[in-house]
Amino acid sequence: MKHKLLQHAEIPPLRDTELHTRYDVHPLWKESDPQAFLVEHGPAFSGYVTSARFGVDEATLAALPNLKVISSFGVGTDTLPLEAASARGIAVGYTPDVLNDCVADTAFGLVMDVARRFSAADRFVRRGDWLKGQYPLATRVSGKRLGILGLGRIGQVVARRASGFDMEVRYHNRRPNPSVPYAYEATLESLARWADFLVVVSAGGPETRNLVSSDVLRALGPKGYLVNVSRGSVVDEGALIQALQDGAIAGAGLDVYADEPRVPDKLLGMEQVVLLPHLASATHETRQAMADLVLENLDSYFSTGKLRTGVPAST
Ligand code: 8YV
Repeated sequence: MKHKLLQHAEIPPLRDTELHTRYDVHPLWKESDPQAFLVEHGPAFSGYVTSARFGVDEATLAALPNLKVISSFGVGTDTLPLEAASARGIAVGYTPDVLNDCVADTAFGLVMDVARRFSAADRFVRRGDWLKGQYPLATRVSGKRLGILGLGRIGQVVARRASGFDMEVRYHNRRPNPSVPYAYEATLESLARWADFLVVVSAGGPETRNLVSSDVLRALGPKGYLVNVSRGSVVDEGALIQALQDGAIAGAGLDVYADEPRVPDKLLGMEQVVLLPHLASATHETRQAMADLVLENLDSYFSTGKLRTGVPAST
């Protein structure tokens, strides 16, 4: 008999895997009253398929008394109920590493775009403004200083990209990492003071909430740029808007926001920001690799009792 899985939302590349042939998958998002469905059918499901974006809320978890495994599409764990799952012995899988390159590429794309103002220049050409005069000079990227908040798996790939641009790299983590060749700054403020570009790639969640504060932005300074490809919650968005309005920093490249998909109107009106719709991992290749890993985690769990890539605290 096939294991019964509940799938929270449509995750397109999962259709190109064997998920539906190997499992009996029920699409929760098609239910008009998901809570009522859970009350009636919750006990039937042993697996839950979701994404880093949608996660699993505690009420859903409580309605699934026979749940054994959660398989999440994404590396972020801030929307997953890790403590409650671990207390009930539910295994939680996620998709680290396969998205490192594309997220690092996006971080670098934002560094380039916000400094060289390519997106704004594209708008300039389309408006016909080139016929009226030259586009203003921008800021050089090569050879500059790149500060990384969160030198983890993705941060280290960003650092490698930076070396190709002859940039000097320093980082701030909770603790220094003795195995990396980059200088450690003991505080985020000192990293921001040193950096021309501050790139945020740390994990989201309560421990990193609003780490990028108005003090950090002031330390980055009027010639500094902020790039965020991690979670909107890591940056105090109100302080960021204020810093951009005051010219306290030069610009920002953002893929993530505090309340996605809502982007504050004030940011929409600013020419010195580049705004992306949380697309860092969104390439055919990477999203397929993530979907494959969601399936591999389920297969591995149901055949061996162990995930291929389990969230560390939960395994
Ligand atoms: C995706 C992400 O946007 O992996 C993450 O944590 O934020 C992204 O890769 C997300 O998983 C898609 O729902």
